[in-house]
Amino acid sequence: MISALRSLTTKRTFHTTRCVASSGPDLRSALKELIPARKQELLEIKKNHSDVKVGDITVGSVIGGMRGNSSMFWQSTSLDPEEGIRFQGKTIQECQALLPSDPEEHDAKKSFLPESMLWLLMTGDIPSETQAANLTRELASRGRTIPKNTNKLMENLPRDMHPMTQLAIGLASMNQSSQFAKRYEQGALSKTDYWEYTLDDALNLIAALPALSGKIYSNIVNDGKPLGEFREDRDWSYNISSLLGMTTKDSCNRQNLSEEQANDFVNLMRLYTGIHVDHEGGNVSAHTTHLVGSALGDPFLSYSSGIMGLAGPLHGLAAQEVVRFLIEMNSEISSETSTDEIEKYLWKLLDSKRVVPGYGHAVLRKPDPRFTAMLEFAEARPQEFEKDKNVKLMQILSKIAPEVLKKHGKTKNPYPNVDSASGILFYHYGIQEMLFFTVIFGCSRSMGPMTQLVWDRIFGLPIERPKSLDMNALKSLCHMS
Ligand code: CMX
Repeated sequence: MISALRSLTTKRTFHTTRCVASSGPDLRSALKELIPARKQELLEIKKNHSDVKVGDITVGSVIGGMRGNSSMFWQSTSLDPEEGIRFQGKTIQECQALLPSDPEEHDAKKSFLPESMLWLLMTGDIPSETQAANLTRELASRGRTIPKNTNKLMENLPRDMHPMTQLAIGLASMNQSSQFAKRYEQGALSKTDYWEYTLDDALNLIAALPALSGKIYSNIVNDGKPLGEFREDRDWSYNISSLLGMTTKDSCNRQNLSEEQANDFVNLMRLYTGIHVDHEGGNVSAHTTHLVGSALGDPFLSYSSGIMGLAGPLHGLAAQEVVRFLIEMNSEISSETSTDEIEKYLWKLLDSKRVVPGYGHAVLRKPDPRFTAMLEFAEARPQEFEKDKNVKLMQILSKIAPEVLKKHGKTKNPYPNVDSASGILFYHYGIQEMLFFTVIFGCSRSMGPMTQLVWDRIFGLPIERPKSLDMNALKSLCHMS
């Protein structure tokens, strides 16, 4: 397998439609090439355009979760209300066409490597195959072992502790190994070097996630005993999958998957973790990581905080709510194709003042292209999914629920978001511990906020400190006595 990995660096030329701008073979040297020009750009904006007005902040925005208030700088992704997420300006479809996948993978339906996406986020460039392979290898080498104390701590956590609590604890505990925190404490760090140690920590954090998530899953389902082996010669998503016991080689193959199913599962993992990396800066997990990091918290403490934000049911936890919702609905309707019964079920839910999980979005106003990508994964494998009642219901619901929500008239976006489809696909292959889904989300989401934290330190962005208004200030602005 080592030779197979070595071939990652040499085989095939990757087809790209643009030149690769940064030629450094590894992420650090690629970043070093890019930093001077990017810093100069921001410096120029700061020096010459700091008083350019971005927009007006209304009272509605102040008491309405800061909606429509453009007040964050976020480097690598932006969310268009109509088109959805763009990664360094590229749509999901473009990323699917351009980003390198595992050259050893011959399945026509293969997904790109999340490691390629990480390179794109960090540098703004499509990596060459060699660059993607080098990053894949670097993460695998960094992730082979997690710090001893973290390991011990994870082994001793109560088996029934919420998986997201376990993940937040595991990540926070890794701050003991933070290069950034250590150097800062020693007073040995100059501001211009902050980013290098932050990058080290960020890569160690991302690299540790297969082992951490595997540990958490084994705590839940296998009394803490390992379900698979970490392979230094395999990619990040493969290692997540094998440590969850979901590959035919290198794991206990808990669900007795066929070769094809296991391969599909790894590709599902690559797809899911490749497109959940970031959703611009204002969402709870990204914003929290950035905010905590702005006080110069190290990447482990910063992202542990982001993970706690991701654990909210209106954010990352929605995936688990959707699965519960689909299973419950299926148990109450006579058939997953019964349109009338589905509509009635939805109205009952809305009339009881509950939300339809997996629908709506704070920014998006069209179906989430991440949802479309997950749906296409299922549609490309009709034989695998044709008998799955829950997947069928998910597909049918995506046509019925928007119409019901439009009639209901409250939701600004009646369309499915990504959580509508993701959990139920993992459930299909046998990851059925619903509380665990958000841990997989947390593995993926590390990549965007960690990229931003590195660039925050490159740019030397200040501590975040918005002004708040009390009730008297609001009343006075509104000319109320
Ligand atoms: N079902 C029923 N009502 C909904 C709804 C839904 N799926 N989505 C929004 N609404 C309601 C809101 O509760 C709100 O009602 P009130 O005025 O009574 O408070 C009204 O519609 C307006 O809300 P909105 O402006 O459209 O949506 P918000 O920006 O306030 O909230 C979100 C966005 C995602 C929290 C909301 O749509 C929701 O709760 N969806 C269900 C949970 C979910 O799927 N979350 C995953 C989000 C994906 C992600 O994190 O990226």
